[in-house]
This record gives sequence, structure tokens and C-alpha cells, in this order.
Amino acid sequence: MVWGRVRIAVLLPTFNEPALAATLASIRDQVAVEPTFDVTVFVVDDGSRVPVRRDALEELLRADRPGRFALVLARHRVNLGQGAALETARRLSLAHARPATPFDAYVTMDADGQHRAADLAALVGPLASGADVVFGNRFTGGTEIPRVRALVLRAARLLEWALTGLRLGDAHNGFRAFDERGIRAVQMHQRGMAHATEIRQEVARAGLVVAEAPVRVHYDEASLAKGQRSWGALAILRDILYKYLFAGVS
Ligand SMILES: Nc1nc2c(ncn2[C@@H]2O[C@H](COP(=O)(O)OP(=O)(O)OP(=O)(O)O)[C@@H](O)[C@H]2O)c(=O)[nH]1
Ligand SMILES: [Mg+2]
Repeated sequence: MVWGRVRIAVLLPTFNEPALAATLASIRDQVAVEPTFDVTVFVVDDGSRVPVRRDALEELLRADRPGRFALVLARHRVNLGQGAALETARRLSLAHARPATPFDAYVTMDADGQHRAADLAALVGPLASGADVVFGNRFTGGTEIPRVRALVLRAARLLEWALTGLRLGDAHNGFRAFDERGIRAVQMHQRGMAHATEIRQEVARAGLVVAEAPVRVHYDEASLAKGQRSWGALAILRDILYKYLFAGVS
């Protein structure tokens, strides 16, 4: 980390997301109150019905915009899945990093307003003390988790522990931070939601130094209505087992 400046790449996949502009504005406003932050957001529009328009975003974000906030926008012509969108953002951000100005942190974040920009400092902090990857933990972040969702997440934690040997306090939380070694180790092949388990498998395989940070995930009618159904976990399980059984890699 260059003295006094933390260069952060935020990897933000978006698909038909009404909350995108508000999420970007929340990151901009957080940068305004964090003088050390220098943030570039890599927005990957994953084939949204109405393509995300850069000029519209720039216009929306023009006001109160600190110089330390930049946007890069890419688009998938067709919807490929959150995992594919994150992989595109990962490659884009690595291609953007310059030897002279490397990113100190690569943060994966959802665009639907469920993750708080106010948690960025807590999420990237442990990277400065040697962690390669920091997983957001909604169970220690004061989140009010819907009951059924909490049950599914506890089961997912156990499954991921069995698959990876990593015993962590949350699962499938899209809010994570990586240093350069960490982000280079987590290439995603799973295009759908199973990418979240695949990331943990890659982290375990690479022997990365893992930490967790408390984050508050925001649940409201809109995000629950738009987000994943609890039985969606079965599709994720199918994708993981398929790769495990037929691709011969764990
Ligand atoms: N559902 C979905 N989201 C996508 C896709 N591609 C990108 N995304 C983005 O991925 C992020 C997470 O999607 P969500 O549907 O909220 O998934 P989730 O957060 O795991 O599920 P919930 O906790 O129910 O919200 C959002 O920013 C979406 O806009 C896709 O193909 N499907
Ligand atoms: Mg969501």
C-alpha cells in the first residue's frame, strides 16, 4: 500500500438492476469521506434488458464526485450469469492495474444495494495485515437475516467446509476483498451462482491467507423479490456436484 493511499478496484456485476445508480452513488459518497481511498469501479452489465449507459451513469454521478472515483463499464451482449460477469470484471481490473499504480485491493460487490459501501474499510483492512482474501460475514455484521435464508446459509457453510476444509462464518456472501495474489488465484469457471463456492475451492487449493470481516447485508422486499430463491441452493449444489463428479476437479 502506497503511503496514505489505498487503491481499490470494485468488481460490480449487474443484471436488470434498478439499484445500480444508487449503489454507485453510495460508493462515490464513501470515497468522499475516506481520504485515503482511490476507487475504480468495474461495472459489468451482464446482458441487461436495458443496456447500462455510461453517459447516463456519468451524469448521475457528476455531482460531488471526488477525483479519486472512476468508472469502467463493460457489457455482455447476452446474460451469462453472475460468475461470468465477475470473471470479466476480474480480468478487466487486472488488465487495468499498472506496475506503477497496482491496486491494493480487489473487492467483489453486488449492485442491488444489499452491500454497504460503509463496510469497505472493514473489508479491505485485514489485507494490510497479511490476508490474501477477506470474506464478508453477515452473521457477525448485525444483519437481520430472514429465517429460512439463515437456515440455508448455515447448511451451505457446512457443505463448503466439507468441500474446502475452510470453516467460515458465512457462505455465498458476494462481498469479498482480495489482494493481487488472491485475485490472481480465483479464476471463475462457474458462470452461475456456484461461482461463490468455486472461489472458496480456489482459495483453499492456493493455500491463501484467509480472514473474515463483519458486514451488514441489507434485505428488503425489493432485493428479496429480485434475488435468489432459497431453493436456488439446489441448482448451485447441482452445478458444484456436476463439476466435482464429471470434471474430475474438486
Ligand atoms: N440473479 C442474477 N444476478 C446477476 C446476474 N448477472 C449479474 N448479476 C448481479 O449479481 C448480483 C447478485 O445477484 P442477486 O440476484 O442479488 O443474488 P444474491 O445476492 O446472491 O441473492 P439475494 O441474497 O437473494 O439477493 C447483483 O448485483 C446482480 O445484478 C445473473 O445472471 N443473475
Ligand atoms: Mg442480492
